[in-house]
Amino acid sequence: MADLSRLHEAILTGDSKTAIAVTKEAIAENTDPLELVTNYMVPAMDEVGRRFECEEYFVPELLLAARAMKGSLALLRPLLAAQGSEPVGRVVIGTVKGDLHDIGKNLVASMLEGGGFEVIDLGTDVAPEKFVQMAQERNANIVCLSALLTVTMPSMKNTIEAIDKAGLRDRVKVMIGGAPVTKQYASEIGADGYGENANEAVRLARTLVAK
Ligand code: B12
Repeated sequence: MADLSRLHEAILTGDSKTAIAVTKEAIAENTDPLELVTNYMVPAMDEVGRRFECEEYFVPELLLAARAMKGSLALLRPLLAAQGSEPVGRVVIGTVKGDLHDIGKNLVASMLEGGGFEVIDLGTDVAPEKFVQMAQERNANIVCLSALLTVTMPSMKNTIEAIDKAGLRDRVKVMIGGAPVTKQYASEIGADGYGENANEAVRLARTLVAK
């Protein structure tokens, strides 16, 4: 029998090798993939987020945990899809036009995925039209915008305007974040919320889909 507490521990400590090995063992034993995600992996990422917030963990630990989570999820995703388990919500995420920073955005994407969301990651330097097109095509509930440069923050405003113009604003919530972004800026440009870190992003996304 696979010792599933090792999966929790491996994600918490960013040990991808063990996370993948235990996941493979569990799959071979026909363990319910949803049980792995909800009972072991998501709680591990929740704990990672908590440790980050109280400064027991820093960015390197977050990145390692996110990588371990991603490795296990990649093995489980096809099984979850085959089970037809519905995601909590569908998120389109990207770094806005002109901006190439993606470390924080990737973390947010992994944490959302760990939180049960289906995540469509558009990468970096994403034009407003691309966000609109993908939100429409994939019937997203939330669009997440990341910006690390003060000069690219206006791209967030442009993206919200494009979503509005496309007539999607009443069914798509917009969350923004990134080092120079503030809560005040979020309300100035009409976003539905701002998250300071990946953990807050998950909390906020859960609140927004519940509305
Ligand atoms: C790494 C880095 C780079 C790397 C990026 C590598 C990569 N793949 O991302 C490289 C070297 C490529 C780079 C390039 C540049 N950089 Co740079 N970079 C950084 C640095 C050091 C760290 C950023 C980072 O990854 N932080 C770690 C992550 C985990 O944190 P984060 O991104 O803030 O994300 C967290 C939160 O903000 C939040 N979050 C993020 N996105 C979202 C989205 C949502 C929806 C939510 C809810 C939350 C959320 O959650 C995340 C996780 O907790 C910062 C300094 C800093 N302290 O921010 C400068 C910094 C951002 N860079 C800067 C600059 C100027 C540049 C360049 C213009 C430099 C140049 N002259 O070429 C170029 C720009 C290129 C471009 N067009 O984008 C400046 C920006 C100044 C400003 N205010 O505009 C900074 C602040 C450095 C400085 N002090 O001058 N950079």
